[in-house]
Formats: sequence, structure tokens, C-alpha cells
Amino acid sequence: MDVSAPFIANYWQYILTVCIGIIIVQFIQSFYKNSSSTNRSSVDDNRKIFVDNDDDEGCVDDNGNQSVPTDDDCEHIPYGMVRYPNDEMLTRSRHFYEEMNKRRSVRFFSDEPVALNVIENVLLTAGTAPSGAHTEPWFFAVVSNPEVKSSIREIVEEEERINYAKRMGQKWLDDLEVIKTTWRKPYIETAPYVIVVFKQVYGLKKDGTRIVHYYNEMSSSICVGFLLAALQNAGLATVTSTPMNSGPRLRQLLGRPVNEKAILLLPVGFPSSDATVPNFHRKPLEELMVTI
Ligand code: IYR
Repeated sequence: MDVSAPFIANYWQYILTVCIGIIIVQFIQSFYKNSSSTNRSSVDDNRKIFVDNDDDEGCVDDNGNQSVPTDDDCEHIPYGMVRYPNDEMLTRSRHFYEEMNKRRSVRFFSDEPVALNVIENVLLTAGTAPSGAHTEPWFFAVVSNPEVKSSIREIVEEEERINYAKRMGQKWLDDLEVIKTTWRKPYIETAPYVIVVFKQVYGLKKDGTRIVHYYNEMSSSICVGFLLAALQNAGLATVTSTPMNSGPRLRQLLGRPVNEKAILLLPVGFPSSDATVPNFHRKPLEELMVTI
């Protein structure tokens, strides 16, 4: 006996209404689910873009995995600073400024040797710089070997020849007139050391997984600032040389891994006795700060 037939026949309008209701609810639910997952992926995209934007380098591995060092178990310890009396703060800050104000970019070097342990201290000082998530995304190749310095010069001059002739453009060359730089870089061979600064775009764990190096460009730049101050403090001269397009060849020459990018070349030593610098003046305080 079929009892459902008269039931469906009598109540089909209600059954249809309930079915349509269920379909509508499911549709609305699936819509919200999709839109929230779209939002999530746009957050992820932003995060990726944010990380990538740091310096146009992917910090996420090929599988999309990010790996950061976990400092969860890193102990936090008390920290205190020496507290100077006000007048001492003033004299210390003034003296440091006066020392740093003597720093100049030097392009004429003596070949007089410099003790390696001075350079080591300078690099330890550079390594005290802050970095994104304390990832310390920097590395330094300290070159004193004359043949390697010659090879660096060869690479850099080859690229700089093209830079000055083609890549830089007339406006750039005009702006550099005042510094009188050219593609020639004899100081690379004359200075007792050439420090090649690398930024580590990402870190590598022993098992090959990548460590995200947040703000690696900014962190390395701050590190170089410390380095320059430390060199000045030690009585050593340098010039922040940026040989465009030479990075990959320098990295290969110096046997550095693919996660490192050469960002700067620093010849280091004493100025030659006939060294000159352009007679630049620095912006006065009112042009570099505002009190609000
Ligand atoms: N990197 C080139 C050109 C150069 C560019 C700027 I901007 C400078 O302030 C100085 C030089 C070179 O080292 O000659």
C-alpha cells in the first residue's frame, strides 16, 4: 500500500517550499564560506606581497612554507643601561657627532696594511645591528688576497664601464660630475681590504628549509651604518661603492651561496697621503629635523 502518494499530493506545496528553503540556506552558507576564504587568501597574499616587497625576493619556499626561527623558549633577561649625568650625555653625544662628522667617502687609498683583528672588531660591531625577527641577514667577505682583489676589480670595472656608458644615463652622469667618479676603481686593488657586504635574502636551515629574513634589505643597511661608524671610530677610511650589475659575478667569485646578494663593496684602509674629497657641506639641523 502506498501512503506517500496522497501525502505528497496533499502537501506538495509545503514540501517544495521547504526544499527551496534548504537550497537557499545552503547557497548562502557556501557564499559566506567562499568569501571568507577569499578574504583569508587576500590576507595571505598581502602577507606574501609584504614579505616579497621587502626587497623583491621570495621568502616563502616553493611549497609556500614559511619558516621562522622560534624564540618561544628564548629566555628574557633583565637589561640595564649605564645612566650618564645630563652634562656627560651632552658631551658624549657631541663628541660622537664630531667624530662621525669627520667621516668622508675616500677613493684614494694607501696600500699600508691594517691588522685583521681591527677588521674583526669592526665586523663584530656591525653585527650588533638590529634585524627583523633577529634573523641577522648579513654576511661579509673580507678580501685581502691580491689576486682575488684584482678579479673583483676586473668584474666591477667591466660592469661599471657599461654602467657609465649606457645604463646610468646623462642626468645621472651630470649629477655625479661633482664627485668626479668614473668606471675606474683602482682603490679595489690598492686598499688592503675589500669588504663585500651580502644581504641574506632568506636563511637556510641545515635540513634545507628556508628561514624568512624579514626586512633583510633594511636590516643589512642598518648593519652597514654600524660598520661605517665602527670604521670611522677605528681610524679607517672607506667608500660605499655600489657596482651595479656586478653582484652575481662577485657572489660566484667569492663562493657565496644563492641566498646571498652582494649589496655593497667597501675598500678599507688608510687614505693615501694625497687623497682628496669634494668640499661637501652637511645639512644643518633645521633642515634635517623638526620638533613637534
Ligand atoms: N656606483 C658608481 C656610481 C656612483 C653612483 C652614485 I648615486 C654615487 O654617489 C657615487 C658613484 C660608482 O661607484 O662609481
